[in-house]
Amino acid sequence: MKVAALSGGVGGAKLALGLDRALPSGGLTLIANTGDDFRFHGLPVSPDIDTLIYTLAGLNDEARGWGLAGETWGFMGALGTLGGEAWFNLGDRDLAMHVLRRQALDAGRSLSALTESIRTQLNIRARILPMSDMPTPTVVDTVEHGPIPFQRYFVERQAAPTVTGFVFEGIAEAAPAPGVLDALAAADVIVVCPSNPFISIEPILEVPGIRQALRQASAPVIAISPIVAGEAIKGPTAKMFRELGFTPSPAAVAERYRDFLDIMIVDEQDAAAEPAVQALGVETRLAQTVMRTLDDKIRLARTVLDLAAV
Ligand code: FO1
Repeated sequence: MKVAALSGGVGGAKLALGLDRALPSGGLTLIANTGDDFRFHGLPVSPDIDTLIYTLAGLNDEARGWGLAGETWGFMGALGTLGGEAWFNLGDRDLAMHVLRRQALDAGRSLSALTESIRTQLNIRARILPMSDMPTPTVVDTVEHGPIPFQRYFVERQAAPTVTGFVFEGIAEAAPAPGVLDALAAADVIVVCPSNPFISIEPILEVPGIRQALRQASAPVIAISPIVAGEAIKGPTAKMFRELGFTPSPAAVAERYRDFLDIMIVDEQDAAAEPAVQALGVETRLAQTVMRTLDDKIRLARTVLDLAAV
C-alpha cells in the first residue's frame, strides 16, 4: 500500500494532508518541487517543502496558504526599518526553519537529509523528499522584464508580468534526490497533485529520470485537475495557460501529462470537459476536487485510492 505523490505548495499540500490521513503510517511519499527555492538574505528558502511540512504537522496558516499559523513579523519590520530588502516575508517563527537549513547546508548536509530530520522531529508520518538535492531554480521569461527569478515574479511582482516560458536552471545536470526513483518504482499508485503544471509539476518531471519513471511505472498514474470551471482555485495557473496560448481546462492539463497519465480526476462542475480529456487517451472520473475542509481533503484522497484499488 504505497503511494508516491508529486506536489507543489498550497494546492498539493491540501491533497497531501488528505492522503496522509487516509493512509496507514509509512504509506505516503511526497516528492516536492524545489524549483521555487531561492536565497533571501543568505537564507535558503524551500517554500514547497516547508508548506508540506507545516501542513502535515498541522502548523500551517490556512488562510495565507504558506508559513506558520500565529506568525509574527518583527524581523521583517526591523529589516525594513534598516533599509533591508523586505519584498519576501520570513516570519519570526519561520526563521527557525531557515536558520536550521542554512546551518545544515553549511555543514555539508543535503536538503533531503535536513528535511528528513525535521519531519521526524515534527512526527510527520509521510516521507517528504525534495525532487533533487541540487538547486534547479526556476526562471520565468516575461514580456515586460525578460527572464526573472521565480520569487521575483511570484511574490515581488505578484505574478503580474506576462509569461512567455520557463527555464529550470541546471536541471539537465540534476539528479533525483535519494529515494525518489525507488518511491516511484515501489508505488502502487502515483498521484500528481492539483498543483500548477508549469511551475510545480514540470520542474519535478524535468529532473532526469523522473518523467521516464512515470512513463514506465506499472502503477496507475492519477492526476487531479488544478483547473476547475476554467480557473485555478489559487494562484496564476489559469493566467499562465492563457498567456502561453492555451485555454485553461482539464484537457489542457492532461495534454501536458499525456505521455504517462492514466486517469484524470476532473471536478464535478466540469463534466462537459471529460470528452476532451478522454480524447487524449486518458480516463476520467468526476469528483468534488475543491478542498475547503479536512473532510474534503480526505474524501478526495479516498477517491484517488479507490481508483487505484489500494
Ligand atoms: N508568498 C507570498 O506571496 N509572499 C511572501 O512573502 C511569501 C513568503 C514565504 C516565506 C516562506 C515560505 O515557505 C513561503 C512563502 N511564500 C510567500 C509562498 C511561496 O513563495 C509561494 O507560494 C510558492 O513558492 C509557490 O508555490
